[in-house]
Amino acid sequence: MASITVQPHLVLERVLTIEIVRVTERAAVSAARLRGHGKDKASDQAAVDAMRRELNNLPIDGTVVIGEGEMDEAPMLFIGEKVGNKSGPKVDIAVDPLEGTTLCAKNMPGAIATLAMADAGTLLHAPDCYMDKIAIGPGYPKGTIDLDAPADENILRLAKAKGVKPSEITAILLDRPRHADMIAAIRKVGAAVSLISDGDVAGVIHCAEPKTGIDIYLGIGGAPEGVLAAAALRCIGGQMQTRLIIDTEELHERTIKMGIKDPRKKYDIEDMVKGDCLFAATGVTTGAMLRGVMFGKDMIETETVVMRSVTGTVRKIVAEHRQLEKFHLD
Ligand code: VTB
Repeated sequence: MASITVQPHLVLERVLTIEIVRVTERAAVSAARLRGHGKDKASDQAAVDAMRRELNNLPIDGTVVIGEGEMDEAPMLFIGEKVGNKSGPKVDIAVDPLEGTTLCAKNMPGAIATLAMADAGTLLHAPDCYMDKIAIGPGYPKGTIDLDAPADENILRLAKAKGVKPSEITAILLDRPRHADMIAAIRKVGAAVSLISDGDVAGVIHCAEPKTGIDIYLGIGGAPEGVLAAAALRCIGGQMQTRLIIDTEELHERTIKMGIKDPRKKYDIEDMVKGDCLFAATGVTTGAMLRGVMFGKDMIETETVVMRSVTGTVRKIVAEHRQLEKFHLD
């Protein structure tokens, strides 16, 4: 009988795909207990505690490169924190234990618990600052969009590449005063604008999910969220360009210290996620991408999306959790 040779690191990586689902599930459940309580900080902390505890059970030698802040602020899951039980591969980890803390606090759609994992040294070590971003889904010729072109031009280029009128294009942006001119320019060429109050990791991913009706993400959001979104697009395809917004001397110094030689660099997905990666997100509140955590009488249900760039496989995992004591550790 022919034997099948499976490389050990690939087996490990496939196993990790399921393991990281447990991590985002636990974070999501912990945050979801505080949905609608108006407590941004408490729900974030609950997600962080759960995510950290679960990460430390994983067979990895991990370093948090996108986390809850920098070490001197002493949060948990700080940038540079080591996680995992050290029995596995050296990996970089990007986390946002509760992406959309305000969404969770107000019980509004679209809060998620999310993380990405990749070989050590392959994820962009971005500071916790703003980032200019543009993204579209898969299937378009390279160069269809350009971060440095005006928003209306990007809409026209995308409409042409999609073979539709600009009025059939929908752009998604964070609802912020800083985007007023961009929104006006997009509407002027006839395209629709979909505004979100928070949660731009999902906003970028929506461009690659036809069911959402979103074609393009534009505007300024958080840099950590940008790297997480890039990891997801690395798995499912699409184009994304970004640039850090370094607007103070202090931030400039911090960026250089973090190993970024050219803070003005325009990044493609491959610059932010240099190799293969895993991405997972579990819904905290129900949104366009995922259902939120459901608390039943003797069961908790979660919905998670997990992606693997090696194969481009995307799994949606609906889990029914019955060992509820595992979710009552805080
Ligand atoms: C986004 C969004 C986050 O921060 O990155 C945004 O995805 C950017 O910062 O959910 P501002 O809120 O300052 O515009 C969040 O909204 C989290 O605060």
